Amino acid sequence: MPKKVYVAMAADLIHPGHLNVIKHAQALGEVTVGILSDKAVSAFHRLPFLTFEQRKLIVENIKGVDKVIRQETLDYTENLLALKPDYVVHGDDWKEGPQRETRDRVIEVLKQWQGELVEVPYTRSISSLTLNEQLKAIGTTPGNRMERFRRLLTAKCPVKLMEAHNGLTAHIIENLSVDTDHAHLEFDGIWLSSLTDSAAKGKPDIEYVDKTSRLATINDILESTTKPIVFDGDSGGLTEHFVFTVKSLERLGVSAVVIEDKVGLKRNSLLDDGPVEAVQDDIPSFCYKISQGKKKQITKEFMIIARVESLVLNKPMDDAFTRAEAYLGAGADGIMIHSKSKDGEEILEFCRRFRAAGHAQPLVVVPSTYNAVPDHELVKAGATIIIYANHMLRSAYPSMMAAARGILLDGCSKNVEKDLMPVSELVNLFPGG
Ligand code: SPV
Ligand code: MG
Repeated sequence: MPKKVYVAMAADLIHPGHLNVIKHAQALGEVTVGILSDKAVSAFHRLPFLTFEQRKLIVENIKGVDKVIRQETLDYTENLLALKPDYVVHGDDWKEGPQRETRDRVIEVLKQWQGELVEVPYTRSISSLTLNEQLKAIGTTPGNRMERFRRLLTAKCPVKLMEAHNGLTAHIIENLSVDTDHAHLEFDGIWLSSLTDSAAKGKPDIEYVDKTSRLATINDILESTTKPIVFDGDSGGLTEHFVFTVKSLERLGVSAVVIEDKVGLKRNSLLDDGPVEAVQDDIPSFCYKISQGKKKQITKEFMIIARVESLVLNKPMDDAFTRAEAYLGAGADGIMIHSKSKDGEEILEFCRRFRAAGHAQPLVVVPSTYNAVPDHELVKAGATIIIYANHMLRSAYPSMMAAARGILLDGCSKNVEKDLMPVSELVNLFPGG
C-alpha cells in the first residue's frame, strides 16, 4: 500500500515553489491536493484571482498529483480526519503569521494516527505574494473585476467597502492591508460615493455632477486598482436614462449599482431635515426602474441593489420592509437599508427581520451615524456588506486644512512638514516609465 500524502494549497498563481512541494510529496507516496475554497483563502489572503474550478483544473493536471479535493476551511482538520494521511507536506514558511495556528492544529490532529508533518524549505525569491504584486501592477479585466464581487459575497462576511473619490484614494484602498496574529485585514472593494465624488469636485450631493463626470472618476479608479467597485447611482434618474447607466457601468467592469427610492431634487440622506423635504418614489414606479435595469443588463454578474430610504425619512419599519420585499420581487439583487440613527437599533431590527423572513440576498448597511456599532454586531443581525461611505474624504479634509493654516501662520512650511508625506514618497507613489 503506498503511503497517503496530503498537500493543501490555494494554487492561485502556480509557481516553482508549488511544484517543489508536490515533488517532495510525490516522493513520499500517493498525493492528494486539497484546494482551498475562496472562503478559506480569504481568511488569510486576498480573494484568489482564479475561481475554485479554474484552480482545481490546473492542479489536476500537474505531474505527481493523484487526486484533487476541496478544502472548505483554512483549518485542515475535516479533510485530515476523512483522509488520515501518513504525511502532510507544506512549505516551511507558515511557522509565523496568520497560518501558525493552522500549522499547530495539523500537527495535533496528525498525532492521532502517528501522521507526520513534512516541511519543505521555502523557495526564496519567488512566492505568491511577489507574483500577486506583479499581477496587481498589470491590472485586471472588466469581467474579472466585476465577478469578484459576487465571489467575495460567497467567500466573506462581511464584505467591507471603503469610499473612494479619485485614483489616489482608491489606490490606498487597493493596497492597504494589516496583518495581525490571527487575520489578514483589507478592504474588499470601493464605494464610489455620490457625496464624496461631488464634494471632491466642489459640488453639492444633489445629482448635479453628471454621469459623464462620474464615469470619468471611475476611469481614474480603474487605472490604479483591481478591486470591485460599487457605484452609488443616486436615484438612478429617469428609467430611460438608468438603463444606459447600467450598460455603461457593466462595460467598465463595475460590479454593482445602488439606487435609492427618491424622486425630485435628491438631497443627501445625512442632511439634517431642512426646508426641502425629500420625496420617496412610489413602490410600483421604483420597481419598474429596477426591473427595466435588470432586463437591459448584459452580463449575469452585474448587480442592482435597491436602497430603501424609509427610515431616513422617519417612516415606519413596516414601510421599509414592505418596500424591500417589493424591490426584491422586482428583481433587485440586494437591499441597502439606510438610517440616520445614532445607535443603529432600527438598522439591527431591520436586518433581523429581513433574515427572519428568509431572504438570502445581500444586505448592505452604512454605519456613518451609528458608528459605535461594531461590524460583528451588524453581521450577527444579518448584514453582509458594510460600507464606510465618506471616511477617506473626511480624514483628508482636516489634514489639508491644518497644513494650509500652518503655512499661513508661520510664513513657511517647515513646522507642518512632520505631518506631511515626504515629497520623495509622493513622486514614487505612481512610478512611471
Ligand atoms: C454616499 O456616500 O453618497 C451615500 C451614502 O449615498 S450617504 O451619504 O449616507 O447618503
Ligand atoms: Mg450618495
